Amino acid sequence: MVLEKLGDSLRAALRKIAGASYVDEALIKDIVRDIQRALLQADVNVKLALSITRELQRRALEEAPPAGMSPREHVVRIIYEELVRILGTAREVPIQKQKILLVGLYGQGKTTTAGKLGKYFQKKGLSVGFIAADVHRPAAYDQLEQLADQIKVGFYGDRKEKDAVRIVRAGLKALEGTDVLVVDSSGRHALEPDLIAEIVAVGKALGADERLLVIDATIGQQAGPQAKAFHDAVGVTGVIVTKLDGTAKGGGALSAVAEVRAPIVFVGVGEKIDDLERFEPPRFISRLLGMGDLESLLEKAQEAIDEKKAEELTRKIMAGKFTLHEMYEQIDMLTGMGPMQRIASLIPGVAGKVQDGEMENTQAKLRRFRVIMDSMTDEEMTDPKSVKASRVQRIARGAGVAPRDVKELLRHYEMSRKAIKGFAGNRKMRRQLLKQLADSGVDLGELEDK
Ligand SMILES: Nc1nc2c(ncn2[C@@H]2O[C@H](COP(=O)(O)OP(=O)(O)O)[C@@H](O)[C@H]2O)c(=O)[nH]1
Ligand SMILES: [Mg+2]
Repeated sequence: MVLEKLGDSLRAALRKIAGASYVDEALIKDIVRDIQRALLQADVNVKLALSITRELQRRALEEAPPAGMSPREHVVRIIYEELVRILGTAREVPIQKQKILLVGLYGQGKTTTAGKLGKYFQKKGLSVGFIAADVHRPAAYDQLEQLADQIKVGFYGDRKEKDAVRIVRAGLKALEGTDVLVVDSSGRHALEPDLIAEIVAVGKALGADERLLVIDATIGQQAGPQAKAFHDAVGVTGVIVTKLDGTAKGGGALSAVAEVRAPIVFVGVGEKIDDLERFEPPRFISRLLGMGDLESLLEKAQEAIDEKKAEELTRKIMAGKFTLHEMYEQIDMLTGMGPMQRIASLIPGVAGKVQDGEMENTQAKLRRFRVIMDSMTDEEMTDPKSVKASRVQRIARGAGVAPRDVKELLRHYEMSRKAIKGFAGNRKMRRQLLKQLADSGVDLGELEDK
């Protein structure tokens, strides 16, 4: 397991939340302290750890949980979001034909990672070739050749050639037609000027699409300055952090690299050829927090947001405001999935006369309505009466439908509007609807009293 200790400590903090009878300031401060300690133990930079936990505490104390989410779930969600944030933005090395140059200092895991990348792209159905351009370490040639044999991919190298640029040029010819070329380059003990010059020259000769920096996680937060130096000198497109399996300092390495704005694209999690993982901050943190539940928790947050939208829409409609904007929103909810569909169908108007059997037809029709409305101007949406014949033509053309479809939409709107007007004026029906909505979990607050 990667970052075992950090994961353990974070999970212990989350368990405190689950076990508490209620969430109060004391609990939040306690949890924040735990998380801070866990981050520092994982070698996360002190300043960074402090700023994360300060933000975490501020949000947990100040932000009200969205409707439908308990204070407990809310705090967990904030912790998750803040942790994801320190890992930076995600980037994916595309699955396509390309030329990849691996760079980095001695012993960071370049050659091993070349093998892993080869396997990764091979599994995606692309042909792969390696070029051995590490002219400083003869052993690297054999190591890479063995990896090529192991997974049966192309290989080019020239033991006697000491000029990496020449090797790359010859390799390009020898491996012509290969989808993905992975070039292993020389390292140094430090980023010296001649290494920079070599990387730039090799990258140019290769026509590299990706310059991936390989960094060993065991150096902890020192990975930050190293990534920055490489990034400034040769412009890396991504970082691969290796040996995350064997260190307690991985949190420091990952956060420090993310801080210098070089996206982490893969992590190495073992010595074997399959021990490479795409790096996706949200998934990484979910796993670290041990939360299969997290996804459902986050879905719940989305539902809470949708529910809020449904409430606002209902409020507007009940107050007699019903333009095409409101109709659009309602259609959006109706054609969506899940519980909002049920609630939206209770709101009068659009779905008023939808019979069960007609639902599919109706869905198609509603989707067409939405496409048509996408071709309307804001003014037309707000004041549908302004849509006269010439505008109908224009809208139909824009939406790729017949003019009669646009007219059908306008008729439909007019019918819905009348239905709503009648509805809003009828106290009994109004009360009935409010009750139905309340039963569905929609909280309309003060509207009930009217
Ligand atoms: N545990 C572990 N070891 C790794 C990982 N990646 C590389 N190594 C080991 O690190 C050492 C140096 O790797 P190598 O590829 O030769 O580094 P290079 O000098 O940058 O080419 C080797 O012993 C590898 O087996 C990893 O993700 N996890
Ligand atoms: Mg090597």
